[in-house]
Amino acid sequence: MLKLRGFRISNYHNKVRLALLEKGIPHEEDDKCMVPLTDEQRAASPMGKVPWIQDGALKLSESQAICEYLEDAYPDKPLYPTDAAARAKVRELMTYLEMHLELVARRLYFEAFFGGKVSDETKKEVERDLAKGVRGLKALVKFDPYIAGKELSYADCAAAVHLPLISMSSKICFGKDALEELPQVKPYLKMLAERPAFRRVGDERKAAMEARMAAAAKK
Ligand SMILES: N[C@@H](CCC(=O)N[C@@H](CS)C(=O)NCC(=O)O)C(=O)O
Repeated sequence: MLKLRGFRISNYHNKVRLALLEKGIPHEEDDKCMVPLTDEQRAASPMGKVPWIQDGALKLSESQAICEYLEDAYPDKPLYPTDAAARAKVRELMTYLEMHLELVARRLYFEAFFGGKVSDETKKEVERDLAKGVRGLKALVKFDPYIAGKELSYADCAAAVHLPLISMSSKICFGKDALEELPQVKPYLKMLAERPAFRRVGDERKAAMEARMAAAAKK
């Protein structure tokens, strides 16, 4: 059976988990991985990041490569539209969400979520780049009712896990939500949370975060 390895406070782990649950792919989850990964784990995920999967002889890292594999190997319940142009638009949207927003906001996480300090220079760069990313995202999103249009897609699995972190980290570091120009985000996330898979992954992420914070407080 396919195995997903990682931990539940990871947005990229949860993106893949949402895809597995929405597609109804039987799998086992090992959510107890820790970074830094062991040498054996690095053989499967050479950048030392979560998540990765094992499926038979296949070991595969990088959440987007994993999603593409899931779609090819388990086509029964698709999470891409059938039309080539529409599929490309979903991929474009995911690239904006991750490359132009999540990876930019990620530079704030140390201060926003882990009690560290980020330099003013970094914050200035992040604020500028996030504004650019949001402008780009605004031009692509549909919310009709899903982020890429009428059908649930991988872009929703990505948006559901990344958008809350972008909002929270910008609010904490800048006193202003970088996504405030996208008022559709809140009702959209609420609508997604009504789906059993999204609710479950969201609840289990929260529980994992609380357990992580309780363990840190004991140290
Ligand atoms: N591009 C990767 C990003 C994965 C990623 O950044 N994972 C984080 C957790 S959210 C991680 O493993 N960080 C540990 C590290 O970089 O050492 C993907 O899409 O899977």
